[in-house]
Amino acid sequence: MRIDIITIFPKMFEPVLRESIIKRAQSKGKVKIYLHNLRDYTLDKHRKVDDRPFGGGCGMVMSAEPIFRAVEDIKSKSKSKKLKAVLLCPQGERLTQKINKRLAKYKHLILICGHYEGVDERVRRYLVDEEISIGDYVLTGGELPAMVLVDALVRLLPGVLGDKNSLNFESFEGNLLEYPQYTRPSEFRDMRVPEVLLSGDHKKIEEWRRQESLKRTRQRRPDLL
Ligand code: 9D3
Repeated sequence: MRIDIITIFPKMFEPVLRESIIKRAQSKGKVKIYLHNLRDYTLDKHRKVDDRPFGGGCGMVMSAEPIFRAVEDIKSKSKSKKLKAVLLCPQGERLTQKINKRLAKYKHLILICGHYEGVDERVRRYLVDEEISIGDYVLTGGELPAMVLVDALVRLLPGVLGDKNSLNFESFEGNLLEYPQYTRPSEFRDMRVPEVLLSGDHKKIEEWRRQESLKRTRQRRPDLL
């Protein structure tokens, strides 16, 4: 998969992309991530990416021109037919694991990070294929949401996670929250690991885990049941 990210803060991404599984996926050639500074696509000498809203009001709106130029430049160089341009913005569809799985099938994604009070509507209407939000809280821009999306997508790409098992049984897909987990020692500061987990009785352990998962899901996320 190829991911192009259009942002006014490309440096925000570097430390995140340089670590952990995303880094490993890149060195294994499973994903190629390219950062583009939106200001490089401006035509004026001040490299302005925003302007005042028509009709008045406070705040600034991201201009259409640099975003169109950036996306068109990336598209014109793309060899991929399966390409999608995604705008990260508060009005987008809420990101879910279902959306991640669908987007993970694309060969080429262009992520556009929104900012300020919004983006010129013509970007949404005529340029972007999809709009995504990561949840109902207010951030300062689409950069962190783009990183969230990249992280969620990269781990779904074939060959990125070592063990296939860890992908199948997931909470938020299997519809149950995880059961309580423990590791050594079996007693830590007077706190004991539940006896059943030390019993060696795999049938009983499986049953206990399922009950605990159900209990926790009922308590914390009844919406999942
Ligand atoms: C004045 C109304 N605001 C909308 C709720 C304006 C506004 C706030 C924050 C416009 C842009 C932003 C910056 N946030 C994003 O670009 C963003 C975002 C978010 O704030 N929350 C969750 N997901 C996302 S994806 C992009």
